[in-house]
Amino acid sequence: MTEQTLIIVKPDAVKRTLVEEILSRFKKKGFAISKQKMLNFTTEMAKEFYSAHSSKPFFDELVSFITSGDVVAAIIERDNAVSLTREIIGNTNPKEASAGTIRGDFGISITENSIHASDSRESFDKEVNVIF
Ligand code: FUP
Repeated sequence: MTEQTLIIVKPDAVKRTLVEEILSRFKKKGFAISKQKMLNFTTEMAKEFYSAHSSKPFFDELVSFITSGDVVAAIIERDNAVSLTREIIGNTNPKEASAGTIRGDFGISITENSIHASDSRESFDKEVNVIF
């Protein structure tokens, strides 16, 4: 059954003009892009988007990074989209991410890790409401 998920190409990757290269990986894997937009998160949006992490020591850095420049958000779809997308992006920490994954190939650090993807249907519903 077709499923949707949300990806966000983060400021580090937008600055390095990697948007098309990253989106093309999903298209080649059979995803359709149903919505796409460029935006710059406000601090308020970022705090809401990452509210699950509000008590973590890295929260301020995370909010500061995601608001630091333009991002490209896209709703993408195919069967098994959520779990397949998590495989394609790789481990949160680029140092641990396999070569061939987006974070393994492009991520700079655990904060500047190039891409976000929803980790569940519930996260997708919440995140889409913040962005679209
Ligand atoms: P992920 O779902 O892979 O993006 O990872 P998490 O939800 O665990 O973390 C959300 C974001 O917090 C990550 F993209 C990067 C950032 N983070 C840090 O900056 N430091 C950490 O120690 C862990 C996560």
